[in-house]
Amino acid sequence: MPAPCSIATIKKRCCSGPVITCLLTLNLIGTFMMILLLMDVRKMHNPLSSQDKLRRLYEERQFLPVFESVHSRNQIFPENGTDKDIFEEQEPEKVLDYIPPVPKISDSDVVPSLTNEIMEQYLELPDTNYTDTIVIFTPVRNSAEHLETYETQLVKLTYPHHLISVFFGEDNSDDRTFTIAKMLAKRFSTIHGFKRSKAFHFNITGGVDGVWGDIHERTMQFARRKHLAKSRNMLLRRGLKDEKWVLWIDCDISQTPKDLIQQLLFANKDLVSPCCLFRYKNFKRNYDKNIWRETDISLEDQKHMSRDQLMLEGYGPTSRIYLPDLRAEGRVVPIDGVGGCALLVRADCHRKGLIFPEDVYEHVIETEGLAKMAKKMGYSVYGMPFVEVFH
Ligand SMILES: Nc1nc2c(ncn2[C@@H]2O[C@H](COP(=O)(O)OP(=O)(O)OP(=O)(O)O)[C@@H](O)[C@H]2O)c(=O)[nH]1
Ligand SMILES: *[C@@H]1O[C@H](CO)[C@@H](O)[C@H](O)[C@H]1NC(C)=O
Ligand SMILES: *[C@@H]1O[C@H](CO)[C@@H](O)[C@H](O)[C@H]1NC(C)=O
Ligand SMILES: *[C@@H]1O[C@H](CO)[C@@H](O)[C@H](O)[C@H]1NC(C)=O
Ligand SMILES: [Mg+2]
Repeated sequence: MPAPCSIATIKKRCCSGPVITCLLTLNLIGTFMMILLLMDVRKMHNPLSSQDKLRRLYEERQFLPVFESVHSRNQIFPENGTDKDIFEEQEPEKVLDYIPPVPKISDSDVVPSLTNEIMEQYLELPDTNYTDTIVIFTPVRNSAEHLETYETQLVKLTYPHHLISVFFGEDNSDDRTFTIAKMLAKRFSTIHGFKRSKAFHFNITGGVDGVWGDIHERTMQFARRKHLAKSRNMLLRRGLKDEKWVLWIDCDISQTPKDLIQQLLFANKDLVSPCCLFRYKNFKRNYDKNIWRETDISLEDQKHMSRDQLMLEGYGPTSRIYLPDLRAEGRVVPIDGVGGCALLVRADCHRKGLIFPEDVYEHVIETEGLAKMAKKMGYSVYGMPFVEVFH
């Protein structure tokens, strides 16, 4: 059977003369112009993109949402060139005695506090003797400043320590991260009574260097997240033994509930994620925007994206619903995207091939890609909107 006539095969068979090269070049230019033309036509048929529709929705509702590309600054949308901090230091924290309804899409990153009565109702745990083993995986890079807090948070976990193992996966650090991680691993297994603990150093390249603002630049996200996925997958291959559960925790958490593991086990799902918030003045705000549920609008938007295009969160208004906005649905709610802040995965899912996609997978990558892949494999992906980990 003759080989299909791709440009490569034509080249191999007969492309030696300058005429053919010229024809091929013209052909390529033609194709390129055709693509441009098609893109333009699509715009004409689609005068209002989903983002424009959203923008209009916001204007009509006249609300004051907060969207940000830089976490420490607040930008009001629709943006008109002025930045204003809408959070007043003196303003008391809002405490609601009801659970706000689920919005159509998330339009604010402020997470109102709820009364203790409501919270306790959604955080109650059964009286159980725990026996499941669990391994905590934490990728680290230039994280020396975070590791002390990280240790404090892990040590105060009330889940039986002899059932917990902890592994670090470090690469590309130019501070003392690896040395400190090794020291911590020793302390975890000796002083703190954890089962196994070790710090791995991975000799890989491709990480993204720079200050916070630079590495969070939109165009850097593919490379940054790809490398993170690679680090996580290496950690998985090196660290996973016979544990029942894998708990992914980023090292930059500042505070976690001491019954975090019991809470996540309560869900009894294949993948389950708590909220990841941060405190700003007197407010709680959503930090990890990779934990979301798709909406009709976000799915529609994806239909118009090229295969290799990422739909990133945290770079402007979203068309998805973030986990903290799903509280009205109950204690354990279905979601479609997860982050790495804290994430419990049934270890068998990983054993059966679930990994962190290192390339664009249905318009997402890394942790969000993991969630999409899990769903494809038939696993359950859930969030616990009342369980709050702080970044
Ligand atoms: N091994 C490894 N770990 C990394 C690398 N970059 C980040 N990490 C770790 O991976 C986790 C998540 O990285 P972050 O830089 O916090 O990424 P993020 O949570 O998406 O972004 P932030 O908003 O800055 O928190 C943290 O525990 C980091 O220390 C890397 O290049 N290699
Ligand atoms: C931008 O917003 C500020 C503050 O709300 C307002 O005073 C100003 O008129 C706006 N400018 C434009 C060009 O819309
Ligand atoms: C847990 O174990 C303790 C001590 O062995 C026992 O007294 C208790 O009844 C057990 N609880 C449950 C819920 O199994
Ligand atoms: C790290 O990897 C590079 C490239 O694969 C290799 O040349 C080098 O020897 C490795 N270094 C160590 C310490 O293994
Ligand atoms: Mg982080």
